[in-house]
Amino acid sequence: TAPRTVLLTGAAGGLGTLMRELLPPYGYRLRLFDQRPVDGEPEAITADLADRAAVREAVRGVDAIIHFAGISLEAPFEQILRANIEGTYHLYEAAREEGVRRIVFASSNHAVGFTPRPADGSGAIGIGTPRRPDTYYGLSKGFGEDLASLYWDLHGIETVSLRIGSCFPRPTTVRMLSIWMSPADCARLLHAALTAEGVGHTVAYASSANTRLWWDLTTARALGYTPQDDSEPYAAELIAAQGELDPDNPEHAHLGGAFCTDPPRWPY
Ligand code: NAI
Ligand code: 15L
Repeated sequence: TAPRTVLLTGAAGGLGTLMRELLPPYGYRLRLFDQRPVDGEPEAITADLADRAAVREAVRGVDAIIHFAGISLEAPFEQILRANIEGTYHLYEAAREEGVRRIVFASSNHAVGFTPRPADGSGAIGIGTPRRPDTYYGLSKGFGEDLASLYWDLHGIETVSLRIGSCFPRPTTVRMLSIWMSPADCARLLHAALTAEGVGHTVAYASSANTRLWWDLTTARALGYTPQDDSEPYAAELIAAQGELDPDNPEHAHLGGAFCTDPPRWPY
């Protein structure tokens, strides 16, 4: 049976704001959680993932969790440790204690960011490629994936870990042409990840069906996800403005882009 009440952590953030609009038409009732107040949502829970009692209360009675909350760019290790590593642990402990059986975890391409950039359209980066985090941020996403694996094997809590590329209303860099996920495709993929049977712990790259795709969408498609969008209509304009990716530029040499050279920092 499809989950109905879903806790959305990180509801005040960029992705949370997009998904608050796009998920209810699939039939979900969202319970919202963020350390910041959520605009126009007086019932949203305003709490920090560090507050274990608040996290436990937030997960009580939900059918599934979408875990977006956390530091979404590079930050000092101590901050990443608190928000992304301890915070995600608190969420999984709360799920175990309250009997929640399905989590969708927002991992990131930066868990494998130092993977050399493959040829456009090759889809060459497979799900079995070794982790090569490009930041403490990417390292914390690898931790989250392994925590999900542990809680499946030990406690039977299922997770889909989505290694999200760049999910924004439109791609804004040439790199994003290869890893962009349209918000509508993100909602499709979240719905698939919430409803697919027998996912155990599944790791999937998360993007649209881009012409210039660098990774393999097999595990995402196996969940029942059929991407409908492609960044290609934006290509001519972005390349005219920014030029093609340059193999001699270290910023363009790896999947993680500038996260490998001069990462954008939190708070943005
Ligand atoms: P965002 O930075 O806009 O939103 C993150 C939200 O988490 C913020 O509203 C923030 O207040 C909240 N938060 C941070 N620390 C918290 C804590 N300790 N307790 C409670 N709430 C806390 O990030 P965005 O872009 O919406 O991303 C959502 C998730 O998806 C993040 O986990 C990010 O790492 C991941 N992701 C996003 C990508 C994208 O393209 N937008 C790409 C890859 C991964
Ligand atoms: C991420 O993991 C970040 O959260 C997001 O803000 C983008 O920077 C994205 O990766 C990206 O690689 O473009």
